[in-house]
Amino acid sequence: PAVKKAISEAALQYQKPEGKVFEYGTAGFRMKADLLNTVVFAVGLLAGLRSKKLSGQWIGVMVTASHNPAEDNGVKLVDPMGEMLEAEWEAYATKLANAPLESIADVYDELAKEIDVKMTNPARVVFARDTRASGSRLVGVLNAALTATEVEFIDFKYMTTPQLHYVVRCKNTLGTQYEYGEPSEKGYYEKLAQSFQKVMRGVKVQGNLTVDCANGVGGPKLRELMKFLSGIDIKVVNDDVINPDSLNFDCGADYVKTKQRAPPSSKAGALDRCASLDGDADRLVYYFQDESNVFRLLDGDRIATLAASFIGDLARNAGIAQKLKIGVVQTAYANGASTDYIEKVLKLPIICTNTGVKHLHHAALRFDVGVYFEANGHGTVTFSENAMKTIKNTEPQSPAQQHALECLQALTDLINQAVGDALSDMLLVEAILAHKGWSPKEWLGTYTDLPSRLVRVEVKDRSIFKAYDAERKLESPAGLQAQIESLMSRYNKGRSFARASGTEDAVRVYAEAASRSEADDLATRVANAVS
Ligand code: 16G
Ligand code: ZN
Repeated sequence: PAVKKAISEAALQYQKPEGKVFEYGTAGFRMKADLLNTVVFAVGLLAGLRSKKLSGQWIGVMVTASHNPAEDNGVKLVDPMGEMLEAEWEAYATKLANAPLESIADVYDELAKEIDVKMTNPARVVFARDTRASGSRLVGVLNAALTATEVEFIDFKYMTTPQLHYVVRCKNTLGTQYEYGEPSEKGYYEKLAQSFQKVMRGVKVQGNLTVDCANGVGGPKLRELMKFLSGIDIKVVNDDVINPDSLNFDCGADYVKTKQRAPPSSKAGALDRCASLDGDADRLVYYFQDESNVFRLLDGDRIATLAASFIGDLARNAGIAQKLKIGVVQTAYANGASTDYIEKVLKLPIICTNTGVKHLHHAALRFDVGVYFEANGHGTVTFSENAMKTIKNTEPQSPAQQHALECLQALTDLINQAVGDALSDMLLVEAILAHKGWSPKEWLGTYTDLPSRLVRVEVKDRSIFKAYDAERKLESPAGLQAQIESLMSRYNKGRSFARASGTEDAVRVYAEAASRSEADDLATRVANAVS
């Protein structure tokens, strides 16, 4: 009753935006920052419930809107092992976020009963935010919700999204056999730097790397990480977190991937290795300008193939390839040439899932070593318990085997297994290129991407577009799939699909084909069929 009263009183400081229906989507709640107060309040309440339900394990709350414009913000929950919130709870978040403020304490109570939460359990929450100006206000709201419900909490101030995921996992594994690291920002840097040094034993990074930080939280955090690193020369650009409007503006991983060009501010020369992070540093893409000054993108598909090939080689050199089932997880957006390369050259199994990190992550856990990346640069590698044990306990039969085993062991620490992490992925790519002695040009040369086109189509009602087969086909509206297939068949290597966006009110059409003009043509025709 005291808690209920405290919730009601705290809630009444805020005002619900009129007529707005909130939904916990693929990346939590995300919208214009001034609409978010009551949503964040609800998320604070739910975080406490989630922790109590899980007997007081630490739950994370991240305040960020990733690659969205500066005036947006968002909030999402992180589960105990650093994964995304369990799907069933997304509906609870939605319910609480839409509750009228006058009755939110009652809805909270009912929900606790419905989910069967033992209310005497302790509740523990850690939270952090990106550099958006609205973040401090929203963290204040979160604080109010946690205080009203008597939750123990730690404010980690500014962090990248993956750093918060890391801290959550560390907190919950502390003192167990699965201990993940020291639950602090410093612990994160030390873990990355030490494992990077181990992976780099005997090899050297060639030249330097320019990193565009999207003017987001990744900038200061990368600078911090660099204090712990040696043997790598990083030039940090677009790290202005003072001017609030510069965030994700004309820079960052999303800009580079969707515009297929370097940030206009880039001063990199031909063949210089460049990378871009997004606004909360969980996405990474590489690129360079070739000798003819043509922009060349190395996206998530490229990072996946690079990592899968390297780990596959290491497993063979370590003599444990037979014991580890290595696989790759992609979405329908993966370039067909990358899928071909994984199947025919790397000879690895592939799972295709729906868009959204949680789907890929989930599928990756079905392998001993699961390499998953979305084409947009979001991804990581997961290692099963069997893989961790095999790597740790195998007796090397030769110095070469020993070296490979040590390298694999260090990789399991370098890779942020909780979630896709641009800083960790960047060190992974740098290490692999150093081992292979490759410049980005050789990396690009492993296979040739099929030209592709992405079109956004405005429709009256996107909910009628129902996909199946990992979003590669449409079952509704009736007849559309047959139409798309007939169009596809007219083009050499033609492949196309349409799906309702999970983050915008639109349908996205993807098309690829053997030539640029064919890909464009196919995309246009499918878009016409959709609208
Ligand atoms: C979200 C997803 C991202 C996905 C994108 C697709 C997470 C953390 N983020 O941003 O992985 O690529 O949605 O957007 O899962 P769309 O549905 O609008 O195409
Ligand atoms: Zn992001």
